[in-house]
Amino acid sequence: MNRELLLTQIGDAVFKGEREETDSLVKRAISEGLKSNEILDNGLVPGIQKAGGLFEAGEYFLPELIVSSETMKSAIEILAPIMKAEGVSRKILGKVVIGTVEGDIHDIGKTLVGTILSTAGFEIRDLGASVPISKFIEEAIAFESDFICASALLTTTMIGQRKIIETLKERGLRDQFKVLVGGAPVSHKWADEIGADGYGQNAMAAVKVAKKLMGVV
Ligand code: B12
Repeated sequence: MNRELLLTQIGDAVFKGEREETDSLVKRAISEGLKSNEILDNGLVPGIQKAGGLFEAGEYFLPELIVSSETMKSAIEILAPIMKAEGVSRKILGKVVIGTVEGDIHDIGKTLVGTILSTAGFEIRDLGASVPISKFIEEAIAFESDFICASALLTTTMIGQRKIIETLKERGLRDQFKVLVGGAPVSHKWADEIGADGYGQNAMAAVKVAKKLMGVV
């Protein structure tokens, strides 16, 4: 099948929340030789963005959005091992604990960032969504992590990113971990304001900044 058409169909299937159809189209795209990042960026992401756009415009309702996002997550599960296999670098560049901050259940972007970082050669401990501040820190200590990556998708939960940094300072641990922040409402300005070590607008940017902070070019 024509690549463009296949990617459009993948986007439409995510948008409509057709999980089985999406999974089977993604498998088909893989078997037809499409790269995982192509399937992600030009198929799945436009689909969830379309659903999100209509949600923002009040034309799409929460249950529909949930079905679209569950559909996207299922497809990412199919892609994740392939993304890892396609990764060029196998050397461990650094260790990362990643999660979405407390009170925030959005986990698609965070999972994607974790997957792409892992593809790039970082070792990941994914703590999931709605992660308490103390858990970020305890897990980072136990994992001997280089990074604490905190995602926030709500303006009301961004404050959790600041709290992670404040708590690290209070416990005398600030120098032990590099803190990266991201999520749709997060910006460079916010990252600077709270004293984070880095910000990534998307998963690829997260890799760039993480590599830079590890001194890898
Ligand atoms: C899908 C979605 C949902 C799904 C989430 C499913 C899931 N398992 O994640 C569901 C339907 C459950 C949901 C629920 C809610 N949602 Co919602 N949701 C979205 C939506 C449409 C897309 C988010 C998404 O997955 N995008 C795709 C991913 C790939 O992008 P991303 O998350 O931005 O991640 C990328 C970057 O930000 C970055 N990144 C992300 N994290 C990190 C971390 C680091 C360290 C780095 C470096 C980079 C990085 O890299 C990622 C990959 O490129 C957004 C709209 C939007 N435009 O963002 C609204 C949105 C975030 N939701 C919103 C709201 C209000 C809610 C609810 C409160 C709704 C409600 N009334 O109940 C609840 C939240 C409840 C809670 N306590 O958390 C608002 C937030 C408004 C605000 N400014 O606070 C938004 C913006 C929609 C809107 N405009 O109204 N939502």
